[in-house]
Amino acid sequence: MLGFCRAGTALALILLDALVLIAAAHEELIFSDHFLVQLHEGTNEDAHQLALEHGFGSARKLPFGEGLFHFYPREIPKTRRKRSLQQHRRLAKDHRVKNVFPQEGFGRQKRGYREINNIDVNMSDPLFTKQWYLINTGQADGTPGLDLNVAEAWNLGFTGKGVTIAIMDDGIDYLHPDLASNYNAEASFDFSSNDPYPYPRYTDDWFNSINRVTSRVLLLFPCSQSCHFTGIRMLDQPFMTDIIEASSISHMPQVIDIYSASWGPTDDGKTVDGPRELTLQAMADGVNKGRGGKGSIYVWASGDGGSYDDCNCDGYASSMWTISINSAINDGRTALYDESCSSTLASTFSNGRKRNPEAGVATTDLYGNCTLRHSGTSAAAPEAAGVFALALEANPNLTWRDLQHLTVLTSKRNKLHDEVHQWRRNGVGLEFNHLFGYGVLDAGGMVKLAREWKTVPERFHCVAGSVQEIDKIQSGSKLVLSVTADACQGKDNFVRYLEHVQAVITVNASRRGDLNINMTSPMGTKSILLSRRPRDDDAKVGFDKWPFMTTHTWGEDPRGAWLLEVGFQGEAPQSGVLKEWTLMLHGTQSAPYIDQVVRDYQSKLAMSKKEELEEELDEAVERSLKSLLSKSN
Ligand SMILES: *[C@@H]1O[C@H](CO)[C@@H](O)[C@H](O)[C@H]1NC(C)=O
Ligand SMILES: *[C@@H]1O[C@H](CO)[C@@H](O)[C@H](O)[C@H]1NC(C)=O
Ligand SMILES: *[C@@H]1O[C@H](CO)[C@@H](O)[C@H](O)[C@H]1NC(C)=O
Ligand SMILES: *[C@@H]1O[C@H](CO)[C@@H](O)[C@H](O)[C@H]1NC(C)=O
Ligand SMILES: *[C@@H]1O[C@H](CO)[C@@H](O)[C@H](O)[C@H]1NC(C)=O
Ligand SMILES: [Ca+2]
Ligand SMILES: [Ca+2]
Repeated sequence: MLGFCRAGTALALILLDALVLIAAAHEELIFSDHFLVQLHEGTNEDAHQLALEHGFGSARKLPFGEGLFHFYPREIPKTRRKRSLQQHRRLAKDHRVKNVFPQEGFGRQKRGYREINNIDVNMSDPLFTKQWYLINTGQADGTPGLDLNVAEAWNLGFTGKGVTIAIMDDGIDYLHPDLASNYNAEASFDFSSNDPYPYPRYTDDWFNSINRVTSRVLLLFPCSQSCHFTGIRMLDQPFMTDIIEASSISHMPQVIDIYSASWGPTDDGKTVDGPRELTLQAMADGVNKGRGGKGSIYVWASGDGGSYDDCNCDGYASSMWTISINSAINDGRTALYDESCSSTLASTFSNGRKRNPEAGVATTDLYGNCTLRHSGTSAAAPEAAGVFALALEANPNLTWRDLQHLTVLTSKRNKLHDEVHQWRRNGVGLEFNHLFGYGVLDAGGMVKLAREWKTVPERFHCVAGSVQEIDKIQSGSKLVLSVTADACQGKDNFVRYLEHVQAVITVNASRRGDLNINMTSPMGTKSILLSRRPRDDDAKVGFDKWPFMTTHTWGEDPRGAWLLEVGFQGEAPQSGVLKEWTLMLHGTQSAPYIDQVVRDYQSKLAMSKKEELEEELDEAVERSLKSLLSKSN
């Protein structure tokens, strides 16, 4: 059990395939009255009795190890330090109890719902014309053609049949007439109040007001006619715990295919935080064992912190196991709340920033109404989940990595426009952007490629090099470090074709927010691992073995010199110390496909006029993929 013994295979696995070491900085500990309790032996009924004896509401069996239970309070949890301590002592003394771990409470913030022009829509009107992100004909002052190309996937007959999506949020209005028929009640749960009914709480307070609660499922999103939804309510309590997160993302992993999350550490531009131990373990189990071993698909909203935040400081969005999705607006610009970072894989759409109220994203609201106010990257993640459902229908054999490869290959620059960061090409010709990742999802392109897809080769992990020395950093002169990687060539774990790359970094600074870190691959691709965060004034904690992740070197050959550049931006002079940089490579030994297909496809796309080339290129991709596949057979 990972949480309790810090050595062993589970941890090794985590360290290699993932990892997200936890941010050092747990400022002030909040104790909850939730406990992780390990019993020597006992049935669910015994645990329930024990929980009652000790003044808890009940106990729920946890799938994370032998004899593990979640003891939760009777009422809506509060933070009560005193009582927690007493309960802890009493429980620990009970002879039936092997271990007690009080659950720390921490903040997790729902994303989305910024102020925009809200309008409610008459339910009798078809919302379809408002769903510009599915088919953008220029309605709502948008740019025609800038959409998810869902029509093409639908025309090919893919609507998400048989695929189940879980919405992890603060509730789902499963009684809504448009959702009821697709709702899978058996695979739904309410971890906020420990019951099977994840219905939203309707209150006036800030926590769950009508402006925030809007039921997350999109009424007409890419697969809503065919796929199944489950609701996992887990955000609606005053604080988050590791047990609630872990339970949510590991709920029914053989039934649920895709988990959609629009929440994370607070997007205040100064938080550095990520999943705790149980949640990491649950994610590792999800990708390794979920969906019959093909891996649970975790879709994550990349963040709402705008240019003040960096999603690489969010250990959920930047995890290799999640597909982190940013958002564009309907004319191709960035949304104002978009965060940028090198771990974002692709983008979908969210509300416009123009006055046109129809530039929002249509969705169901509470009590049978519809709304166009759905906004923020909260809309982006479910949209992506809907597109992935189409791909999983087209080829149910797809693994969690296949889906990431398909996303990289078929997402498009289209007419996306980032005022700050240039679109660039990596060493194998894949076009990417620091904010949009590989571009906007293309459902048609994705299902076409998915149909012919052959599972990518086995994944390997290589610790390619590590600098562990004290290096001073000063304003005005940046620190440049280099690691020459052989990528474990000659060993069993040689990584020749990259997927994710992690730079595990320990650094402190007189002002953490002024730090910026870039890493350049041997093929010359520069990833911005950390941008300036003007609101982050931490002067103590820094980053402690924090795994910065980049997807931008996807497909590259990692052998050669990697450069790390660390500097300060900002007015006041700062200083700091870098103590560690460890380069971790993840990818395959044999070519997944990438050499020919991508180079042909993407380099032609670069030349210009996408529309003219598109059809020809789609065919070219299919041709070269076919020839590749037949060669490798
Ligand atoms: C809603 O739309 C229907 C059909 O277009 C129309 O008959 C009805 O009057 C509308 N209701 C309102 C309140 O606008
Ligand atoms: C739903 O729409 C109706 C008709 O526009 C309105 O009267 C009602 O207040 C709305 N309910 C909510 C919860 O917004
Ligand atoms: C999925 O895998 C099975 C078993 O390997 C195979 O028979 C089937 O053709 C595959 N389906 C697709 C769409 O690749
Ligand atoms: C950073 O770490 C070094 C070495 O441990 C220490 O001497 C220094 O005071 C720290 N600086 C800050 C700003 O915390
Ligand atoms: C990192 O790259 C960005 C964007 O190119 C640049 O503005 C910044 O100065 C670079 N920082 C360092 C430390 O090299
Ligand atoms: Ca409930
Ligand atoms: Ca953030």
